[in-house]
Amino acid sequence: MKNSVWRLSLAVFGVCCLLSAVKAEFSFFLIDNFESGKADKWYHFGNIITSVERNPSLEAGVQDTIADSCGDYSFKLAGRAGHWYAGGAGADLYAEASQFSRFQMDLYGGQTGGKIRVELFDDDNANYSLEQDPGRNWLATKDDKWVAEISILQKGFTRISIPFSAFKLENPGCGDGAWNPDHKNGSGGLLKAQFVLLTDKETGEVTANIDNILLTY
Ligand SMILES: [Ca+2]
Ligand SMILES: [Ca+2]
Ligand SMILES: [Ca+2]
Repeated sequence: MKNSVWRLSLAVFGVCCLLSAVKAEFSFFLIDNFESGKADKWYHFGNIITSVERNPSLEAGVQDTIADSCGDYSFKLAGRAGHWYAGGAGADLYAEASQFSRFQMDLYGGQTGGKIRVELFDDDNANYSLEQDPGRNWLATKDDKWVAEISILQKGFTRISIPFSAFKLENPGCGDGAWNPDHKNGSGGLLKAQFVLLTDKETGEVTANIDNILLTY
């Protein structure tokens, strides 16, 4: 009898551990923190070179919790713009993102200034694919494209947290015009996230490091 009570409490304890682990897992969705030292899942486009770089070490005595949370590596995008636009990088996600409310990342600037544009695409014709028209500046023709722009600051990591409600629809009339990155009715959810670098002057260099890219509440 004692033995079975012991076993039961062990089982209950196990279930509780599992539930709290599941809860912890769903409090955010990590897209990438680059601690593998690789950026295998990231494609790039335009006039951009991407690399995974070792983060600058903090000067002795400096406390910076955001820089600390960036660990050893981040993702560097470096480009040259001919007409404000340098190019960018992105990753296919196919994520069920409807339970989250914000996009977050840590952004490390430099001397170049410029802007980084975050682009999110949600699947509206339920085919796990982004249809684009190369003849119309790669317009997303069947799915919604949502955009938010952030200025690239000077050196040092800044945590950027953008509510999905602050993203603007860039291609009205193509998808359904609603932010619905879920897996209902065969939808691929949040198809992909892209980062595009823009310069402040018409031509010039622009660089930024990004890290801890995630979706959260
Ligand atoms: Ca990192
Ligand atoms: Ca689609
Ligand atoms: Ca949509």
